[in-house]
Amino acid sequence: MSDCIFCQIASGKIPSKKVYEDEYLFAFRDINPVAPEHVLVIPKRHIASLDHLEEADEALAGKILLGIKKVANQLGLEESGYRVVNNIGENAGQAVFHIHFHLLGGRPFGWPPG
Ligand code: DGP
Repeated sequence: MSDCIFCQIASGKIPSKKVYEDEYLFAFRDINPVAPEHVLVIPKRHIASLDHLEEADEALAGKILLGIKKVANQLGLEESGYRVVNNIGENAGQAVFHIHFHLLGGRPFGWPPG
């Protein structure tokens, strides 16, 4: 989608601090980090939110999960642990409507989340 900021980041039209890229995924540092490590993992293809995933996206959904793990390992977070957050819609505070998974690490996280 040409007016989607994350589509433009994934295609390189808007610069970002890239952490990982493959045929299907792009990962980059959040512009407003809330943890020492705060990376957004997105599919290159535009999907508005998790709620817009379809049965046909099953393989991509798996690639996203495995990609998150790959990025976490790349950042050396597997031993200390990390948190993955996906905001969906208004109550969750989703601000960018291109599905993205926050990969957070480098400090302890509380539960329940705010
Ligand atoms: P969410 O509330 O889950 O929709 O979070 C959106 C995140 O996207 C938020 O933490 C800030 C980040 N973000 C928004 N615009 C940009 C941008 O242009 N570049 C980068 N790197 N991150 C962005």
